[in-house]
Formats: sequence, C-alpha cells, structure tokens
Amino acid sequence: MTILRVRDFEIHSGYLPADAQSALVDEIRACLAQAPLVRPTTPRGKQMSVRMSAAGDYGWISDATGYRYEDRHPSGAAWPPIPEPLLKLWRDLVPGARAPQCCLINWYDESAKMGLHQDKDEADLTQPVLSVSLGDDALFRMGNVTRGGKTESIWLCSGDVVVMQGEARRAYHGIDRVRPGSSTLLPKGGRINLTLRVVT
Ligand code: MD6
Ligand code: FE
Repeated sequence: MTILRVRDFEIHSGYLPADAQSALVDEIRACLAQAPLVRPTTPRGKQMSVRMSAAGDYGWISDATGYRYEDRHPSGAAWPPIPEPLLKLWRDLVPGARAPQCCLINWYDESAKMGLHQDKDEADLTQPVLSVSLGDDALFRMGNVTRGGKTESIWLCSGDVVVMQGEARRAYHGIDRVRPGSSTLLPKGGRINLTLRVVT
C-alpha cells in the first residue's frame, strides 16, 4: 500500500487486498442482478462506451433529456443499498465526510473509455468522491479545474482507490483506455469502477 499524490488527487495504490476485491465483485454482482447495467446515451445522442448502474439512494442517469440523479433504475426498480464494505472504505478514508448516497457502478469492456469530464451534478462539492478500481488496469488522466491545460496520467490497477477532494473534486479527469488481460479478477476480463458520492 502506497499513497501517491498527483496534484490534489490522492491515489491509494494497492489499498484493497485480493480477497477484499473478490468479495466486492460478489457484492457488485448482487447489485447488478437487481439493477442491471445499461449503456447510457448522452444528451447529444451518442452512446457511451461504458455501461452503468448504481447502488444507494440515487443513481446517475444520462439520456436524451440530460444528466441527473434519479432515485430509481430506468426499469423502475429501486437501487440496491450500497454494499457495507464500501461504506467502511468511505468511513476509513474520508471520516469527516457525510455518508455516501450513490455508488456509481461503471463497467468497461476492452474498448471502453471515458472522456475528460468534471463530476459536478452533486449539490455539495465540498464532499469528496472516492473511486475504487477492480479488474483490468486503466489509464486515468487528471486535468485542471477548467478545461484544457496540461494533464498527468497514471495506470489505475485492481484494488486501487482514488480520493478526490479539494481542487481534485472539481478537476477534469477521464479514462483513456483499459489494458485487456492485465488482471485475472474478472473471469471474462474488463474493468469495474465504483465511485462513491454525496449527492444532495
Ligand atoms: C473511472 N472515474 O475511473 C472513472 N470520477 O473509471 C471517474 O470518473 C471518477 O475515478 C470521480 C472521482 C473519481 C473517479
Ligand atoms: Fe468522474
């Protein structure tokens, strides 16, 4: 376990041991049985390459209407509760924060990526966002609080946790690509990223 700091991003490399990663994958599979992955459309009508679901009081939705948090899966089903190991992770890493209300579940296949974006649909940007990587490695790009300028990239590996608070909370970031076959955690490959947020 080592902590890397890139600008205001705090990267806890190797935070979750292998057994905790496997247990978390089982928890996420149970969540996805209740709230299946969907491939969102952007308001501009493009399909995202990442598939998404959520757990908690709210899930983040993108469709032709726009981006927003909803208290139900598009199917009308309630979101499953946030798995307890993730609540513990949050309490351990950001003890002063409010309780998380959303765990966004992102699934990347070998060709999925996520363009540079800010997470700003939450009401209180003083609250941190915490992200957990599972499965294949992914190239995480970190930018600035305004669009443009220099960026820095780092490979996120299975078990890594990123804390975004302070300037990093408002900074652009994204995933350029995943490295297929770099992890054996998920039998069919791919990557799961979990982001815990306070929404209201
Ligand atoms: C990803 N993560 O790692 C994409 N957002 O797949 C994010 O977009 C993200 O890692 C907010 C905070 C941390 C993140
Ligand atoms: Fe994000």
